Amino acid sequence: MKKAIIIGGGVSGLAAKKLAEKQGFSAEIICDDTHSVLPDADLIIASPGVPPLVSKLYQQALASGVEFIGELEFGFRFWKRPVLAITGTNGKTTTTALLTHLLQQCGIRAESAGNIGLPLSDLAVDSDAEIAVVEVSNFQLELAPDFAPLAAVLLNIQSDHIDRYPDGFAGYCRIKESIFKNVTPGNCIRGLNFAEFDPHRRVTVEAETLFIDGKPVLNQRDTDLPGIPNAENLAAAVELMLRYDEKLILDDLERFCNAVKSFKRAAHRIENAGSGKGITFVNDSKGTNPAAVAAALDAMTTPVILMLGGLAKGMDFSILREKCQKVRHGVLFGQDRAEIAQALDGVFPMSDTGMDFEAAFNCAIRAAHPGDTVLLSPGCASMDMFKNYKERGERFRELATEFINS
Ligand code: UMA
Repeated sequence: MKKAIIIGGGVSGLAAKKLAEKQGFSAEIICDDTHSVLPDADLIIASPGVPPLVSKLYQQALASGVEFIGELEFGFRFWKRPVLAITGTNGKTTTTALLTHLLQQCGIRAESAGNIGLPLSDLAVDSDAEIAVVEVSNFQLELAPDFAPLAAVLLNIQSDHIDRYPDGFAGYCRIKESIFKNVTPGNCIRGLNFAEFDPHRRVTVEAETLFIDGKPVLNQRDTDLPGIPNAENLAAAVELMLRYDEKLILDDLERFCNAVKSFKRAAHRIENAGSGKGITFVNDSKGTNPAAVAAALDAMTTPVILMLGGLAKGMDFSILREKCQKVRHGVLFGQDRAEIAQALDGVFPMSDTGMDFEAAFNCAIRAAHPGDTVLLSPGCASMDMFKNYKERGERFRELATEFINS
């Protein structure tokens, strides 16, 4: 019996174990925090959170010739149906959820997988979906040599996860671009965010109108996809759907338009968290890098009290210097708040509220004038103070609700 060692016992590790056992491996989960010597194995499967460049076990596997792959690669090897893949710094989750919704509404058994939450290995175990729509993170791309989607989109590349690569942003870009390495050229799609002309592009958005092959199809204002970043997400989802089966769209435009109109964005992404006493609350806890903060600020129509901070992952916050005209006051919290304060020094008045999220929220309330929006768009990972971005967003919602009802 072949033996698989799986590094990491989170959702990816558990899914990989289930799949490995189904495929006849004996499988064991380990944590590389506690294992410094590679156990005897035929295959190593790493969870996305494991950084291969600094993993001792990865170096040992290389030296001894044992294959070392990521969970996405492992899942892909046993998923025998098509994959449409989405990567990019921002908008991946919205685009993945949107594309799955559009396909489902047009009669296809599509399922979302990957970074959005359900590992591809889980689908490979027992899903009857006809197609997987996979959100792919840069972590997952690092150890996915044979990952070959039918079509893939790279939405945008902005500063994020810089601390993971010795050559910083260049390394991050190289990994993101590798989504295309096994995709036929006509099915490699760059998001509208990229300035250069893409000869394969069939979808554009101009003045909030979606065009397919030059023909106007739909107005963005009739959808729950406001703003320029969502126009990019919509265009990308439609490009991928055209690559899968253009007839799904072109043979029944009415059904397609209804599908777009019935899509609702997920929680924690520029989500309205209520309003009361003249103040509106917007939860963008999923905004975990500076470009996401810029996108959230773009979507605001009132003066903003910006709650910002957490784990900065080596990212460059100075890109926000030009984007903060609407910010009346910044409330900084979390581990890397001093670094962020320095990058934005003099741009807006700010308060340092330490490691206390409730204090940060109360400070934002005090700084807000009637008509303002309190925006949680932290631009950072959450794990210094919360389990994940969802817990952070839920806490923000709770505090907003308490304030509104008080
Ligand atoms: N571990 C090690 N060594 C390490 C790091 C982690 O042994 O160096 C172990 C931990 O002890 C723990 C396990 O690995 O037992 C956790 O694995 P993991 O961090 O890979 O997390 P999973 O629960 O498997 O979730 C992963 C993704 N997490 C990360 O990429 C960090 C989830 O994306 C994804 O939804 C899930 O797989 C399903 O595919 C989350 C994420 O934060 C949302 N992604 C980043 C982002 O979006 O920016 C990339």
